[in-house]
Formats: sequence, structure tokens, C-alpha cells
Amino acid sequence: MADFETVVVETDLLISGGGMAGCGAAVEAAYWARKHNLKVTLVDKAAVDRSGAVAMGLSAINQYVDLNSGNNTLKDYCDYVRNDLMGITREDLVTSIARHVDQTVHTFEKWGLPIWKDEEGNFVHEGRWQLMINGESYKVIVAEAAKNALAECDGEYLERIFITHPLMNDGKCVGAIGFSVRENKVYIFKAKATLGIMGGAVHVFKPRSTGEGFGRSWYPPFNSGSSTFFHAYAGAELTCQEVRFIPVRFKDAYGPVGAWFLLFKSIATNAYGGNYMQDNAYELDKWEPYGKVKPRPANIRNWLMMMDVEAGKSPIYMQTAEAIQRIADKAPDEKAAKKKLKELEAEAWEDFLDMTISQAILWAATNTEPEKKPSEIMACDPYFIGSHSGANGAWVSGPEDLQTDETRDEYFWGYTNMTTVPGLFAAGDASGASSHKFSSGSFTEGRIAGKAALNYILDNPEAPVVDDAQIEDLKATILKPLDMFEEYKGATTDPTVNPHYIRPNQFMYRLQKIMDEYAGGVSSQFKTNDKLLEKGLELLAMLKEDQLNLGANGLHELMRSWEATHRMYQGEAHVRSILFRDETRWPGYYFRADKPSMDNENWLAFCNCKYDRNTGEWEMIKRPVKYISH
Ligand code: SFD
Ligand code: AMP
Repeated sequence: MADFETVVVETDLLISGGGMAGCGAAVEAAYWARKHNLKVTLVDKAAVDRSGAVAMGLSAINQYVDLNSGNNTLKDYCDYVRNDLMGITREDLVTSIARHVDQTVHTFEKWGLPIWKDEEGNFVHEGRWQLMINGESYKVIVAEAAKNALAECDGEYLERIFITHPLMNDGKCVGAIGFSVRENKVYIFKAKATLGIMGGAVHVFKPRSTGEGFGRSWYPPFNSGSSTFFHAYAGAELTCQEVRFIPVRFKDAYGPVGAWFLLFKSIATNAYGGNYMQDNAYELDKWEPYGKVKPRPANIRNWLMMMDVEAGKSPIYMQTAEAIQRIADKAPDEKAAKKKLKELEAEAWEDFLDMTISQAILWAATNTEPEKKPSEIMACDPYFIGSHSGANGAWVSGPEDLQTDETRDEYFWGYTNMTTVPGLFAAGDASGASSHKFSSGSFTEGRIAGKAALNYILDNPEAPVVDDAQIEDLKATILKPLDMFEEYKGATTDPTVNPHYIRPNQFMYRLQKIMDEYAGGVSSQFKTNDKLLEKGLELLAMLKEDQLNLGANGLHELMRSWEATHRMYQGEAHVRSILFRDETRWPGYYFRADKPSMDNENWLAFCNCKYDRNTGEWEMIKRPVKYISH
């Protein structure tokens, strides 16, 4: 076995993942830990200042409920999320986050996050629930607050450590194991409670991008499904693993569309000028009641566009120039109109320079002036991001005070955001069935989970017991790709082609091909059926056998090996869940050709699943959808 040093870190609370949820958990937990003399440790695979989905910055905060204005209520937000997810959501979790998120946003502003203000000093809304920001340094600002909070409570943060597995004792989570991506060190974290909050997953499916642009995607390629694998391996129940998110984005550089549709009130059309949202509105009857709500659910917006693509009316264009002109035309006079045009042009570029820089680069590279020329948009490859308009994640307990007699037994089991495994918590992309929390809501949910985990530790103060044999087994498993490569690299003249091992990229390409062709990826126009899914599972089973033959030529490839392995488990949970849900509920995300319609009678329910690491078996579980009263 490769010669790695073992570093043991003993702590009370382990926060695995330093993204938006992780930073929220650190800030909140540090406050209470100081009062109770407890230790908090945060670990991340990257550098927390620029890690995770917000690494490049953001141009908007997409969850701000604005309760103080009196314009909105918690029920309004719940209705919005429930309808956008075609009825499948945990209202207790959505409300738990929504009732605290405004305070989080006000704190971000105190920390220095520039939130746009109008002449009267009010926040500039992108939409009913979204605020515009100059968010290039968003992650740096919240990371600084997390680091300061940890310093104030004698906590610590460790970077460049890739977490691979939870540590378990008698069905309870007692920490995590991982390795440094910079030094030959294996890290053992022994903890009384653990937050497994390592974001969602990208590159499970084949991306549209190819060649040197292969890494180009909307959601970050460095979030590789570690949360799903971590919770599955621990034996925690997962939920909504079929609810992928397919965002519509500016083509090839993945610029988001929210600001254009909401702030600039832009319209998208097919190549012949047809407005597919109107032309295909007859389709909405099939998806009632959700097809008829406003705003139309994100998947339904996709679906109406896909109908035009399917009908051969591509390319699809975001009519940016018309939108900008329409706003400028409202100016009182020509001088003011000119000034407004300049402002709008700057805002159009700022929107992408703050968040997806490659879109600004592509505009420049293709001589695209948005005030003069429309831009193509398209449906992306599928992502797993429970914090946006997707819903996959761990099945977690809701807060006791939001339960009704109907929901308490199903949705509450002691500590808010604890999974079904004692001592293991989830938030952000890692917790499921609570969509539309975005950056601000994920941070807030991290705060809620961090505080609840400390309560759990106060109630369960015994030191974590970690079995040495488990550690030795996992070390051998984690480092095996290095050993495989070392042992067999000499068997061929070119180490990329070898009968004894498979390199991580080769493994990932195979996974992506299976998912793309059998589970409704881009090249199958997001369509699948039971037979394709069953065949996909057969090929995934063979891929899982070959996981044992991964070969890594160093630390970077070792990380790639485990990223690809985590993606494979995310893919399998997804395929099994699509197969289990015997209907099509989210056209525009995926379409089961053998079950082409929605079945509210039998399937207004959660599709949950559980993995048994000892047998390798998955159990599929149907859970009732029960709404709370506000
Ligand atoms: O509009 C390991 N999001 C947006 N949210 C907004 O509020 N406004 C926007 O404008 C947003 N836009 C947007 C968004 C995301 C992306 C990628 C783009 C544009 C291009 C969504 C939010 O970013 C998202 O909701 C939150 O960031 C989710 O938070 P969280 O904590 O669940 O995930 P994370 O921040 O990615 O953090 C994950 C962390 O885990 C680390 N990690 N660490 C150790 N070991 C492992 N094995 C690990 N695997 C991962 C990561 O390094 C990271 O730090 S708009 O387009 O939607
Ligand atoms: P996006 O840029 O697609 O990530 O979306 C950012 C935010 O705007 C999210 O809250 C979306 O739900 C919302 N959004 C995007 N497009 C629309 C639309 N056409 N109608 C209503 N809300 C939208």
C-alpha cells in the first residue's frame, strides 16, 4: 500500500464542505460552541475563499422573502416552491429556511456584500424573490466571516483535503476519512456530529461541451456528488434522486437567464420569431394544476422550449436587444434614453462578469453586443443541485414547531436537518426536497443544521468510538488506485492504455456515456423508458466492478478517481429513482416515454432510497407528501 502518513483530528462538530452551507454552519456553530466550550472543525477539498458553486461569484441572491415589506408571506414562498417542483416538496423544510433567510441577507450586507439599491435606498429586485448584487467577491466575504468565527471559538479549518467516506460506529456517524490533495497524508476526523455538506453533482451526464472546453459547465465541475455518496454509504435515507435540474442557459458558455427574464423582462423565441411560451401553451392542460400556475414551473418552461427544438425550430434566441430597447424607450427623452442604454449595456455585461465570466468572453469572442444581437440559449446537461430548481439530497428531519399532527410522525425525528443516521446532518445541496434555497438559503440552512448538531452533541456528549480495523480497511480502499497504477504501469509502453487498470477520466467518460444514452441525457433529448433504464443499470453494475481497477498516477488522479466513484453512485441513485417513479412528472427535466403522463393519484409522493454498503443493495421507499398549514 502507498506510504501515507495518518493524521487524526479529534473534534466535537465536523463540517465537511466549506461552501455556502458550510460557511453558514461555521458562523452559527462557532457562536454556540464558544458558549459550551465545544470544538468546531471545517474541512474542504479546495480553498474556502474560492470553493464550491459560488467560487466565481454570483450576480444575484435568489432567495430573499422580504417578509418585513408585508408584500410576501411564508405561505407565498411555500406555494411558489411547491408549484415549481410539481407538488413534490417538504413545506416544513422550505418554511424553516424561508423564515430566517432575510436576516442572513441583511448580515451579508453588513459584512460588505454590495446589494444593488434604488434611488430611495431600497434593494433592487431581480424578481419577486431575487435581489441583484455585485457578487464577484461573495464567497470571499462569507468565507472570511466563517474563518473569523472559527478563530473566535478556537475552532479550525483545513483545506485541500478530499473527504471520501463517513466513519461509522453501530449505525451512528462518528466522523469522516479523506486524504490531502497536496501531501501523502490520510486524515481521520473523529467527531460527535458531522455535517455532510459537499454540494451537488456535475458531469454525471455527458456535457454538451467537448474537447478543450470539456470542463465548461454551469454548475461547478468540482462538485462531484460527494454528499450523495457520503450519505448513501452511511446508510442514510435519500430523497428525490430522480429530480435532476436542467437549466436553460446561454449556449456554450452557460450564462444564467434569470436576470434577462426577470430584470430585463426579455422574451425568448424560436428561430422564426415564435414565442414558444405562448405558441405551445395548449400543452399546459396536461400538467395541471402545476402547468397553469404563474410563474410556470422551471421544467415546464424548458418543456415548451424543447417542443420547438423537437419541431426543428432551433436555434432558440434570448431577444436581448429587444429587451434593452424596450426599457430604454421608456426614458423621458432621447438624452435619458441614451444614458439608460449605456447603463443597461453595463448591467448586461456585469451580470456575467460577476458570475459566469466565460459568457462575457464568448460574447467578446463572437462580436456579440447584447444591445444589438440576440444570443442563443439551450437546455444544459442534467445536474444534481437540490438548492436550485432540482430537489435531490438526504432525507432530513424538519423543525418540531412546524409540524402538524399529520406530518409529525413522518417528518420529525429529533434534530432539525439530521438525516436518518444519528449524528449525521445535511444542508444546502446535500439536503433534499427543499428546493429554491440558493446561496442565501443554503447558508441559512447550514446555520440551522450547525445549531441543531450542537444540540445533538450536548445531548450525546460521549466521545466518538472509531474502530481501527475500519480505518485500515478504508485507507487501503482509498489508496488502492495508486497501488494499482504503481503495480501495473510497466505492463504497457503507454500508461494510459493498460489491461490491468482504468484511468479516472476513462472511467468518467464511460459513466457519462451510460447516463447520456440510457438515462435521458442531452443526446437522447432527455427521454428514456423502463427498458433503457434497466439496461443502464446493467452497464452501471459492470462499471462498479471496474471501480476496483481504477489506476491513479498521483494525488490529483486519486482525487479524480474518487470524484468519478462518487458520481457513479449519484448516477445509480438517479436511474433507480426514475425507474421507481412510475410516471413523468417533470417534463423538461426528463420524460419517461413508457409513462408519458403525470399520475397524481399514485405518485404525489416522495421517491426515497437507501443503500446498504455491506450488501450493495438499494431499497426504494415511497413516502407521503403532506403539506403544513401556515
Ligand atoms: O442564478 C468537498 N446559484 C445561485 N444562487 C443564488 O443565490 N444566486 C444566483 O445568482 C445563483 N446562480 C448560480 C448558482 C450556482 C452556480 C454554480 C452558478 C450560478 C453558475 C446557486 C448557489 O450557488 C447554490 O445554491 C449554493 O452554493 C449551494 O451551497 P452548498 O453549500 O450546498 O454547495 P457549495 O457552495 O457548492 O459548497 C460545496 C462545498 O463542498 C466542497 N466539497 N469538500 C471536501 N471533500 C469533498 N469530497 C468535497 N466535495 C465538495 C466544495 O469544495 C465546496 O466548498 S443562478 O444561476 O442559479
Ligand atoms: P436562473 O438564472 O435560471 O438560475 O434563475 C435565477 C432565478 O430566476 C431562479 O429563482 C429562477 O427560478 C428564476 N427564473 C428564471 N427564469 C424565470 C422565468 N422565466 N420566470 C420566472 N422565474 C424565473
